[in-house]
Amino acid sequence: MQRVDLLLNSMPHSTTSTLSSNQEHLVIGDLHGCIDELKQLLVQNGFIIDAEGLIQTTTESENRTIILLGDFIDKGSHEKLAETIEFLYHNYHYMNRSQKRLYLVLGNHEKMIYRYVTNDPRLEITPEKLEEKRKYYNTATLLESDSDLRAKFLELYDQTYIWLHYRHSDQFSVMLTHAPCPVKHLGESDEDSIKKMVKCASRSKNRGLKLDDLLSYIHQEAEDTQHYHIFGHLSQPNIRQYKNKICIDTSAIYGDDLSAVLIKGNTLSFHSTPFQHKQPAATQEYNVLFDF
Ligand SMILES: [Mn+2]
Repeated sequence: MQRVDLLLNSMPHSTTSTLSSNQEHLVIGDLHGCIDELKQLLVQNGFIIDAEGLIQTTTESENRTIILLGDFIDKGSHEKLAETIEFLYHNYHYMNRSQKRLYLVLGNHEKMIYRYVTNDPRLEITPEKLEEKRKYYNTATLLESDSDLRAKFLELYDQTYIWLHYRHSDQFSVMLTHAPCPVKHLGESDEDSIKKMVKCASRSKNRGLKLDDLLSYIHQEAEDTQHYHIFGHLSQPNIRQYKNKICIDTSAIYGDDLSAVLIKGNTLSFHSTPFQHKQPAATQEYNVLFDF
């Protein structure tokens, strides 16, 4: 993680992670290689994908940015994962040519793939870890066999944000991170806080425990205000909201929906598009958040 650590430490978060309240922001949940669904969701929200695969705006979207909330890789087919990285790479350069219009937030999958493809010496190589790599981090073998794609991924990785913040007024703001995390870590730049904004306690390592018990701080810290915390990471059957806490990972790669929230002035609106079955769906058992 040396590359990103250096970058993060030198990044003035308070200025670079601020989203303009004069723009609208389309925030999209965990993609996991659901590139066809991403294109559909963009079209549903006023963008056009041209013949070269570049994202064009219309009068509806000319003042709109696109924010991917982390985990754009892994779990999908190699073909769709490659298509996703190519699409994001080309559009990252295209959309951001004169002003920032496409943002990437760091997810735990990008972080883990970075460690695999840069041969992080702290990664253990045990049979269990190899099985985990095969099962959950299938982008690693793809990038290990394609140096051009690997270079594109690393370039995107270096551009990721740990958090982004939108402030409309004293009454309305939105904090964006990949994973839910305790409020005290939000927007902080110490190593522990950065880790927590990217990944929370693992469901797979705490099987049998209800998500609301495992991550009890989420509902305990929730408030009836319009200072929202929007996150993904916890694949859910639908958008889950409790007071000011909102999860928009609606399990696209598991065959459900790809979802987004549109931030416009002091409003939030939700948009979803169904899985198109252009690749096999992954399987999971739901562990539902805010299921009281
Ligand atoms: Mn995640």
